[in-house]
Amino acid sequence: MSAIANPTRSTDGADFDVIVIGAGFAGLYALHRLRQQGLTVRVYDAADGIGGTWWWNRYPGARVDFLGGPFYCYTFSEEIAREWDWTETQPDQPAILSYLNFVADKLDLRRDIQLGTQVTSPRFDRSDHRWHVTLGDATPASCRFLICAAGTLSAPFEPDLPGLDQFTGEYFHTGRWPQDDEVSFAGKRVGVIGTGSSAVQAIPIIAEQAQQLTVFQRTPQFTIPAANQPMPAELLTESQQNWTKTRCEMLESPAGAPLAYGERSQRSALSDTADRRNEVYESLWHTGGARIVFSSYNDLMTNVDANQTIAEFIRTKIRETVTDPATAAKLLPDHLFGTKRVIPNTNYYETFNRPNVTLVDLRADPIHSITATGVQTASGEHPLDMLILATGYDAMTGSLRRLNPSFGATNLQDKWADGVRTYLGLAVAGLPNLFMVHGPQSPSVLYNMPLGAERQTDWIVECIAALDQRGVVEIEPAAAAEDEWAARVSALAGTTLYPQAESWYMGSNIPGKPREFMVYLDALGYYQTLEQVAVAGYAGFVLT
Ligand code: N01
Repeated sequence: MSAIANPTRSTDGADFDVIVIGAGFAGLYALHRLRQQGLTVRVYDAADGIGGTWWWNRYPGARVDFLGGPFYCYTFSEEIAREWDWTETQPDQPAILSYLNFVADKLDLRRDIQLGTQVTSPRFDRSDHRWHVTLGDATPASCRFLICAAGTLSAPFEPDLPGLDQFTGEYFHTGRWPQDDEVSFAGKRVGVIGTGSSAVQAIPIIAEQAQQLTVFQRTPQFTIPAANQPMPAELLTESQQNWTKTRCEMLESPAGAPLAYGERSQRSALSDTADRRNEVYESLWHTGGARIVFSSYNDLMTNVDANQTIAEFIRTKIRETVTDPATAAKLLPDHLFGTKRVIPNTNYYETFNRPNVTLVDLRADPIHSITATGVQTASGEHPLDMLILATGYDAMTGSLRRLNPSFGATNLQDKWADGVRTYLGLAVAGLPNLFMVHGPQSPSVLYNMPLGAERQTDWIVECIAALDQRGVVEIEPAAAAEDEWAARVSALAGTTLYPQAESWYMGSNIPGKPREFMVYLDALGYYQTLEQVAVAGYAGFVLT
């Protein structure tokens, strides 16, 4: 369907039909689709290269950690799928960045991407029905539709640690790893604060090179074997040669990645004897990845007693792996399994058996301050040459709040001050003609993200085409539709154990952020709903 020319459309200068913020998986695909639609598009990204999260996250060990197989990629083009040979089941950051650059060249995307450009102060003007933005060099630009594809985990969180600015050694955040310089750990005393997914990937590699590694842990995590391996040739060939079938299986899978998660179990963990359960967990433990979560039992995330069975299984694994009982005890998680993101690892627990690795339990020995030369905890100073913060992100809403789009008296920061309000995780009442990809209250981080980006973007592009055909100049959700959506998100979350944890899914890693679950948990139902909304003429939206 090609777009019908809109009276406000301009192809001159910095006035576009659509501005897309972010040149990661979502932004690149949006550019491709919108251009196919005959629209003028400009993608802006603050980074100096394309790739989004895969541009910034270059810390040692960064790789896709969940999806085994050739599934963390675009699905829309059989040609691209056939031309790109993944070499590992969990590709590393350089491989993913190379892939995105390959796609950008193949689709000739670069001519409509402006890098090194921060977009600020987007504001909608009803007089011309356009979004007006300011670019990094103070140049204005405008568009009819603003698509925010700035990422769910792209606003790094640096905790307010007293004295942090006094540290004189090398200092890095995993989410802003240096682009050009190779960081060397050799002969250095390195400290890592945080033990989330980024730290769990980085710690084993840093430990191999550093003179001494000190890990500052606040919350022990559940981590499971990643079991990354060379991509099996038959799996790659089979998927490439039958890409339509592969894609269909991905679309039908609840998580968007069929093989990675295996067959979903239909049985309760409590229906088996303890011995039988351990056999089930043991076999899936060695398979690696997320299968132990999805293919073992169906109530691990809904029933506390079922959850405790896998939690105890993993705690036993930790005790068996970590040779020093005192260190093992510090590593035992005590929250409900899976309520903080489960972390696939490669040699994480084994790393604590190395003589050059020390684990500091911040619950028992909290940080007092960062000094010029190290980290001062209650028990004393830990001298460091390098300090790495692996303290995560203001997830889901951070990049959008920092962007803070506004229209009249409405702006996103104020609107979300007491909690997120969206319709479908795609749009916000009071901010017309704005769409989010992987917005809060969409399946986002609990679905295969490249595939989710494609599906949401397809919906947005088709919506814009339909509006243009009907001569509609503004679209925004009705407030009642937002309230109903928030209730659906919360009701789904309430059927699970997720809300019981302090996690970034809940916003509780950021001081002062409202505590609420921000992911729509039923991805298959979600995409059906999107279709129904479109078929019903964009039900729940107000069209002008
Ligand atoms: O961040 P996190 P991350 N003092 O928020 C600790 C994705 N990802 O960058 O748990 C001391 O998980 C904090 O402690 P606690 C993935 O979705 C994907 O590791 O809050 N510690 C925690 O240990 C992931 O979930 C890949 O008590 C402090 C850590 O810092 C998400 O990104 C790879 C602290 C933060 O962990 C975020 O992961 C990597 C303080 N003041 C990441 N403040 C893939 O492979 C925070 N912490 C796809």
